[in-house]
Amino acid sequence: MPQDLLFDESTQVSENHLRVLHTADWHLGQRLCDQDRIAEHAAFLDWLLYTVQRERIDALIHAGDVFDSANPPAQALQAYYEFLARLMAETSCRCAIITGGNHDSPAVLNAPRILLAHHNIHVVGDHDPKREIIKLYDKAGEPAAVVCAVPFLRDRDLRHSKAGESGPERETRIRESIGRIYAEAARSAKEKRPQGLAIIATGHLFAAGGVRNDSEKDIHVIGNLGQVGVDSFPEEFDYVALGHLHRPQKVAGAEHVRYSGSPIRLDFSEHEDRKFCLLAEFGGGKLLNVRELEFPEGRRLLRLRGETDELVHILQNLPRHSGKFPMWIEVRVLLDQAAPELDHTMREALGAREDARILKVIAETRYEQKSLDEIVEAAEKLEDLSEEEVFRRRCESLGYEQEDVEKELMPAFRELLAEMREAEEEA
Ligand SMILES: [Mn+2]
Repeated sequence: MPQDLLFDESTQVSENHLRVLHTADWHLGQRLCDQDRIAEHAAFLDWLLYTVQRERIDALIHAGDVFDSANPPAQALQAYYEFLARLMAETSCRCAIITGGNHDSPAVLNAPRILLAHHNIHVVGDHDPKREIIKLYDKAGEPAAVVCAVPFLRDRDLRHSKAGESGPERETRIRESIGRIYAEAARSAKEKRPQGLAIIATGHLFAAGGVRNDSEKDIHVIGNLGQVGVDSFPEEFDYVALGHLHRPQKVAGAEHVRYSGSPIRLDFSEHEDRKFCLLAEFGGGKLLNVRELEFPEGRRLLRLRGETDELVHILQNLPRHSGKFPMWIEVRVLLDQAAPELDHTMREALGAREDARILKVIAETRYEQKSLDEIVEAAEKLEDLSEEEVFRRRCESLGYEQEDVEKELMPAFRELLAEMREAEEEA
């Protein structure tokens, strides 16, 4: 990309329209099978700067999960700050709104909040109604929209649980609490807006009707948030910019309630997904249209599943891949019996190639395995078993060596268990 970005003269933009770029789920600092994604994220951020300029974007909204972890590596932080600096200095964008996701540490996002505010970058790391209402201006400098920048809502933001609450009661309480937070946000937005401004909201949650990928499963462990419906969002919202689901999608078919999806394929479950940012255009206080801006340069992920012979044949004859990044492959082998040399067999079939690489070989065994239900059934009651015992028996049924379980898996399991307990106590 050229250092000096130029306006694309073919993009005709009305002075009193507001062009908002909606993105989410960058997961900077993420690794897949221990491979870093730094170069891919750099390619995306370059493309994004170029796109913001080409499309004459006025404001950028990030709907959460800027970083993959609460302690992002220094390279990820650097990529983030360099992007923000260039966004404000080199493009048409005059305002950025960054909201926290379930992967983000509110403290990490909020730390430079005051500094970034001087550059018209608004950071909302955690739920704080006082900071969540932000005004956006059109190219002529006139107010054009009000944003309710609601981040990922943590347990402490929601109504407290009652003792002895059942599963469904809990779901209802969470849904109602979320609905109330959005209703309050809509109310303050209306109070603050002069006549005829569009209202935009953000959210990092799982809205009903969405389709999940593997890499989003952790929300129930970390955040304990259930699903909300489209009706949780007040009808005053002209657009709801969502994050959390990595596949771009409208929620229950609503044109104005959308997930932008993640810009790079974070996990093999996303191997077939196309990757986008969204451009929402507003005029006269209304949403005019939403366009998908595809990021075309992301790494291709390939998931193969089949019998051993079949997979060997496919890998031996895999066509050359000409993308910017070598293709990464996950191989899932269906097995009727244990096959010790599987990894080697698959890698040998592919051979040494610059354009493609096997990252993961998974054996899907069809021989007898006990399900969790069968394990529990064998015990008198689930309550009679400790979490560790359930885990141990499950590992056993999957054919893991006892020594590996105790040495490798159990310590990790205990750690996760401790984290979950801590999170529950915090709530
Ligand atoms: Mn995410």
